[in-house]
Amino acid sequence: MGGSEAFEGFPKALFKERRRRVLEELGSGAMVLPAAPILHRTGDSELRYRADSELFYLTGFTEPEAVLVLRGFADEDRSVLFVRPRDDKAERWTGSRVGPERVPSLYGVDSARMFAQLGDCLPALLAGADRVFFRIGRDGAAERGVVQALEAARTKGQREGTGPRTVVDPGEILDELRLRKDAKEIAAMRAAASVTAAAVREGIDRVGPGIGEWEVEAEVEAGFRRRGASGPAFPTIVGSGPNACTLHYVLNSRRMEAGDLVLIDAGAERRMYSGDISRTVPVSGRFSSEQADVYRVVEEARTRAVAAVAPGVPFEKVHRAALGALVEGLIELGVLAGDSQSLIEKKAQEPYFPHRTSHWLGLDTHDVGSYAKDGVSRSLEPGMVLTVEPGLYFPGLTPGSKPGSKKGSPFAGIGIRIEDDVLVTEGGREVLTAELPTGPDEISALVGAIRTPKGRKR
Ligand SMILES: [Mn+2]
Repeated sequence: MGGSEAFEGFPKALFKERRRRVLEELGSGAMVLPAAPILHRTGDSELRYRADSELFYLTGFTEPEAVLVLRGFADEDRSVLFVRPRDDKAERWTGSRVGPERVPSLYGVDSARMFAQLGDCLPALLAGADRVFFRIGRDGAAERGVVQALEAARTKGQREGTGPRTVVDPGEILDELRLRKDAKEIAAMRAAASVTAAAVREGIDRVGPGIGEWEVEAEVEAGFRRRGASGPAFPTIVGSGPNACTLHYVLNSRRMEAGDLVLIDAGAERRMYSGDISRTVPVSGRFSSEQADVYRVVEEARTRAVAAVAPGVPFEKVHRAALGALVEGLIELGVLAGDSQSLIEKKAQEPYFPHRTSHWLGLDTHDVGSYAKDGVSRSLEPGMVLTVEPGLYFPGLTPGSKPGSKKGSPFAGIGIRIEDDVLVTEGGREVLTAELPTGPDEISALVGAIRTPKGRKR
């Protein structure tokens, strides 16, 4: 971490500028942002700590037990960060702490205080605000302080005419800011996308008959870590055969069989930002004709949806582009019959395409920001990043039976999703994950493509 950087790749000045914008929007209000809680996997075994996205966005600070207080109404201490004290003994167990003494110079906030003093200080810090931006129900310590400030305002404020009377979700201000990525964020997202693409490529190389889904998962996640990512941004999905039709299948406990498809959906978290890629490949390196037919439909939907991404285009239009291609394809495949517009109106595709085409991507994998306002889809703007991930799923294959068997649909057991990460640019779009191909021939050529360390091709 450099002297002017609050976090790798993110200068202190950038966070200060973000806080300045928030303070401006706060006007006579205040904002209270607690750090994410320390979570346990079992008993007292802690999960690796992941900082809160909002607190990170405004500070670059990544330690637990911290609270940022922003005071738009105040002349001094407009930004106050509560942090844990230095503690040699504790630091020997859980690692170094910045400590309140160094926080103002390293993070550019006006002042820092001890986390343990939060309860005593918070009501006074909020006393001059007319409203508090705070998320209820997440952090007990901060919430007690906010509630005290509200109670004080109700009693004293009656005579003095001051104090907060309203609580507002911080997302009201922060979501819109986070939705439009700046140059540093775009750089981090390019890195996350690139790490994800390279690691999923290695995962696809591992695919083969008899190989466990877990081995592909291990390869993908090793690829993340080898490239400096902090790990998976969400549980890696490796779903082969019928598992490809379970949208959030994460057990990854089945051995792949020749003739199966395997759907990989994974994302690296690199410098706090998330990648998110899905690819579906034939386990033995060649699509069957039914698999190829379905694959071409999904790939056409992906192509059309990506092509629809441009500034000024309603978010919904990207979904519509994918939907049109999927429904036309389902008609051609003989799965649906009728005219595509009326089929879409009847949601006839839902048994095969139960999810949406896109979500925002950023610090959160399913990033913040509204998709519509008052029922009207929002327009895309340069700097927004969204996934494009159409899919088709034909569940209902009974264990042991094969896709294409006489029973039921010839497509039974096929599940295909193809997902890219797309940045909206001035001129249209940039596919951040383009280095991993999507075409059926290119992607199936990657199955088992890299020689194993022993020099033996599987
Ligand atoms: Mn996704």
